[in-house]
Amino acid sequence: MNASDALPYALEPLGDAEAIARARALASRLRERRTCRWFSDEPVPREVIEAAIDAAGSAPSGANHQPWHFAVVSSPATKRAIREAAEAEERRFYGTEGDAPKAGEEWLAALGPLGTDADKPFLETAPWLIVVFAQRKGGIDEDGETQNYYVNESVGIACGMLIATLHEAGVATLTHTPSPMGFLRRVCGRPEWEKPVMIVVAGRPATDATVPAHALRKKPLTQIASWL
Ligand code: IYR
Repeated sequence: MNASDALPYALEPLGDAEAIARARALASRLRERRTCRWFSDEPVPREVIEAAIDAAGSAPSGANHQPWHFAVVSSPATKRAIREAAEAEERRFYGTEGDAPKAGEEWLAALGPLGTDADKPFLETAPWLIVVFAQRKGGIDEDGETQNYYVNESVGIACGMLIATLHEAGVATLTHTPSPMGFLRRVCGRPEWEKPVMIVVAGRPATDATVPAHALRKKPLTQIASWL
């Protein structure tokens, strides 16, 4: 049953060959995306970031409550504050503070092939840090009270669309998750009902950027899909 204020919806019919070609073309573009950990300080136009957030904001969400906020950081002072707080947490995580690492042995071993450590220079080098917040409450009017639904799922999809749009614009990204990341609420001045989810670091790759070989190991279609 349609809602009484329903509007018509249609999609341009493509024909099978065109549909397959377009799906393949986008899939192979997305296959070129890599998580980048080495950024240049080359500027990226604000309009690119705005368009990507516009795309993210069109994601499907629980009851269309759009339970996300994107705090976009470019000021050197705020980037530095984020780097300092994130590295302090990461030093505890990796155990470079003289204490036992907060991450267990198994987790540290899993990160081995990525070569990550507690140093996060990209938080100052990259031109943009997009700090993504999930709104546990607020509804479409952001009243801070109305219940939101499927918040993690909704924000996850929005982040995917954000990253895909940035990639299409030739902008490299890193989904960075300092742990814990409560400090981001304070630094970005967000309300207590919002939960920081990730920092999407965005910029051009450094000229000598590399990715770990491990990142190229993607599960094949035969493994990730079953057809019933
Ligand atoms: N937050 C840490 C650790 C880390 C955890 C996972 I799971 C990764 O895929 C990558 C890193 C860091 O940023 O180094």
